[in-house]
Amino acid sequence: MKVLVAEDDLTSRTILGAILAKWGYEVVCAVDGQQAMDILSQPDGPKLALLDWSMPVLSGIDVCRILRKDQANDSIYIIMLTAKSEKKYIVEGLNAGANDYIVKPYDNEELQARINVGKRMVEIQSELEKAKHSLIYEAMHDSLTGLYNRKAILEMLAKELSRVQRNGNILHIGMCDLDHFKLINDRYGHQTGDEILQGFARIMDSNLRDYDFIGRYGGEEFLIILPSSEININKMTCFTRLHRVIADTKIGTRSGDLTVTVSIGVTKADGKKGIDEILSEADNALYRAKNTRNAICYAEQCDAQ
Ligand code: GH3
Ligand code: MG
Ligand code: MG
Ligand code: MG
Repeated sequence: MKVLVAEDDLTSRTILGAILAKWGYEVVCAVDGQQAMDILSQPDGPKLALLDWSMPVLSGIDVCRILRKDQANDSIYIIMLTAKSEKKYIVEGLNAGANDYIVKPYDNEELQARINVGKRMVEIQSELEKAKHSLIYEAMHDSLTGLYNRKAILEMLAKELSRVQRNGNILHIGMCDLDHFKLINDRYGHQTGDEILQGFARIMDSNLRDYDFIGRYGGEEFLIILPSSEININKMTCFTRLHRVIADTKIGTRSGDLTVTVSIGVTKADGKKGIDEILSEADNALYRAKNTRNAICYAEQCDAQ
């Protein structure tokens, strides 16, 4: 684990650095408070810091205060290591956001024990962060296809709508429904059906751009959002291409290579439309596409096809 030693005195810095290295830490040194700030602000900077109090440019206590102003730095474990031994300084250091306070001259054994506490805290914090991220990921993604789930894709739609309200662009929204999907389940079994859904998601995902969105809206229904400043016709072509690529691509399953077709209802939206209105327009267009299946229909105001 990386540890920052911020200490202006060369001798103290060298001795402390050598001790920490002996204990197995990867030591990074700073000779003043500003350098300490710069190092700790790097994305992969140390999460454990030993700060001297009196240093040029910025003192250790200044570094502590500045770091604690930004919540992103909460996970940095700060130990003040200073000759200032009076109680008022200890209180000030801890109030400034230090996690621990050690008075110089320090006892090696005690220092090691306290640094180990810091290391444990940093490790626990990092595990918590990872767990939080995976919970957020799971809350937003469909476990079968890996696409956004219904809640997340609707949130994306809301976000994109407020963006087009600001920039005057438009969105194209496509509601997709696999054709005769029940037949696939009935004929090949539910697991093959699942593999088709996964294959469909893969094909769509790889045919969309980074700034497009697709989510699983329901069982075999998917919502696509194409943000754009381009003219309509390009977006229409985009849906035509997606529609074709699905029909033309074989999906490998345990029951062999299969193909599916999809029906798509497309509408467009500027910043004035609400989500309910958009979804109902796309749904109505999809309903018309289902008359023939394997088709795209456009809501009335989407004049190009
Ligand atoms: P249509 O062309 O009219 O859309 O016909 P359809 O058979 O696709 O539509 P219907 O609504 O009758 O059936 C949808 C089927 O999708 C029924 C349901 O069991 C299946 N389904 C929904 N979610 C899943 C899933 O996660 N896995 C599998 N294998 N099937 C699913
Ligand atoms: Mg000093
Ligand atoms: Mg359906
Ligand atoms: Mg269907």
